[in-house]
Amino acid sequence: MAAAEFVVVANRLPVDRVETADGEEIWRTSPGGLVAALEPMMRSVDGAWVGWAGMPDVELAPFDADGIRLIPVALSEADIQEYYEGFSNDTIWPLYHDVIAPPQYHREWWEAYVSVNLRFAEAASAAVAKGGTVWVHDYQLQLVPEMVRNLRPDVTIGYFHHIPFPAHGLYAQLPWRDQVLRGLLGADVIGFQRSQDAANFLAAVKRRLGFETKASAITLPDGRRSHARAYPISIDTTPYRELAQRADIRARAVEIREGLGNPKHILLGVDRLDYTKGIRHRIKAYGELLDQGRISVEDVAFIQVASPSRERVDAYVHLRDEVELAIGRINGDHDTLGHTAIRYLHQGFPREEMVAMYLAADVMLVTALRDGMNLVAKEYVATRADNRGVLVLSEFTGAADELRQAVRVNPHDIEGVKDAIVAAIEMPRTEQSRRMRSLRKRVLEHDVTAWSQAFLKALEHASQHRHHPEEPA
Ligand code: GDG
Repeated sequence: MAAAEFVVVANRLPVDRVETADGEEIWRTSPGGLVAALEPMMRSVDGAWVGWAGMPDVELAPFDADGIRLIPVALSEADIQEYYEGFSNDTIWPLYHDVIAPPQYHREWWEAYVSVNLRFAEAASAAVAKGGTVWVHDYQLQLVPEMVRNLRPDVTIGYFHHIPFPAHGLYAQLPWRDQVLRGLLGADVIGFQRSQDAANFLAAVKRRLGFETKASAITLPDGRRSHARAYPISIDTTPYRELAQRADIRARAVEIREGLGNPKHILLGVDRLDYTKGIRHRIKAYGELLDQGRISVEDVAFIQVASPSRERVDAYVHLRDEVELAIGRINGDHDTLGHTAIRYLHQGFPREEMVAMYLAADVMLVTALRDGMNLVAKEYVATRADNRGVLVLSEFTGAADELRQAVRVNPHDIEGVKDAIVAAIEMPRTEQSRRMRSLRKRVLEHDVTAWSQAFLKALEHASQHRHHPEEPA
C-alpha cells in the first residue's frame, strides 16, 4: 500500500460497524465534526486515519470507507480496561478536569497506556510517507508524538488536545508527569482549546523540565522548537443550518412542545452523562426554582438528554444513580398528570432529532464544571437562524472565551444559575436577538474548517522551519 502524505491518529476510527436492513454488516462513517473538517484534506493529499475500530479483540486489515483509508489498531479487552477506561478515562480525564472526581493512579494502567500508545505510533510511522505529516488527537495518545518522532524523525507532527490542560498544582499529582510532557513535546505544534490551557502546559514544561520558553515557543535540548498555542475547535455548521430549515424538522420541534403540554418555556440540556458537565447543578437549580414557586411545571419544562457514556467506569455508575435519584424526587414532587418537570432521556438520538430539540428549546443550559470547548453550545447557536433563544453558558467551558454574548454562569453558584434561568426565560425578544446575532456571527465564521486550516497552517509553517531553520519562525 502506498504511503500517506497526511496521517490522522485518534483513539477511534471515524466509523461504526452497523447492520443494514437486509442483515448485512457494513462500516458507516460517523458524522463527527472532526471527520468533516479533515475529509477534504484527507482526499486531496492522500490521507490515512489510524485508530481503534470500536470492537475488542478484533484484528482488521486496513480498509477504505467512503474514500478514507482506515488503518485499524487492535485493542484487547484488557487494553480497553487498562488503557482506555482506566488510564485515559479514570486517571487523565478527572485529573485534567480539575479533579472534579478523584483520579485513580495505577501503575498497570500506565504500563498499558505506554504500550498501546506505542502501537498507535508504530502504525502511524509505518503509514506515513517520507517527509509527510502526522496529526495526533487527544488525551488518550499523549505519548504518541514523541514515539513517532523517535521512529520517524523526518515527519512533521501535530497534536491537538481536546480537553483542558490543568494548572501545575493539579498536574503535579500525576506520577508520570514528566513522561507525559516529553511525550507531547515530540510534536512541532501542540494545540489547545483555550489560551489558559496552553499557558498551563508551557508553565509545566518550564517548571518540570526546565526548557526555555518564549511566548508560545519551547526550545528543546536538541535545539528543536515546539509551539504550544490555542486553536479553539468548532463545528461543521452546514448540517445544523440545513437541518434547522427542513420543514419536517421544524414540524417535529412543534410536536416536541406539544408533547410537553405546550409550556411557555422549554429549557434544554444535552450532554454525555459525565460528571464534568454540571448536570446535577443544573437540576438542583431548576428544582429549587420549582420548590420556591418562582416557576411552575405548567410554564417551564426541562428536557435533559444524557447520552450513555463510559458505563463501566465507577464514577459514571455513581453519577447516573445520583442524577436519576435527583430527577425522580423533583418529578415526584412537582409533576402533574398533564406536565412533567424534567423529561429525562438517557438515550442517544439521531442528529435530526437533536436539531428538532434545539429548535424547540427557548433556553439552552450548558453548565459544565470544566469543559475543553463544549460543542453543544455552538450547535444550538448554529440552528437558531430565527435569532431567538438564549444560551446560558458556564464560564468554565472553552466556548465561554468566544461566545461572549451568552448569559454567563458559575455553575457552582446555584443561586446564580437560578437567577440566570429566570433572566433567560424573561429576556425580551429584542435582547435575545441582539445576543444571538453576535453568537451566530462568531460560530458561523469560526467553524471547524477555519479551525483545521489554522492548525494545519501552523504545522506547515513548522515543517518549513524544520527544513530551513535559518529563516525566522
Ligand atoms: C470532547 C471535550 C470538546 C451528545 N449526545 C448526542 C449527541 N451528542 C453530541 C453533541 C456534540 C458531542 O456529542 C459532544 O461534544 P461536546 O463538545 O459537548 O463534549 P465531549 O463529548 O465531552 O467532547 C469537549 C470536544 O471534545 C471537541 O473537541 O468540545 O470539551 O470534552 O456534538 O451534539 N449527538 C447525537 N445524539 C446524541 O444523543 N447525534
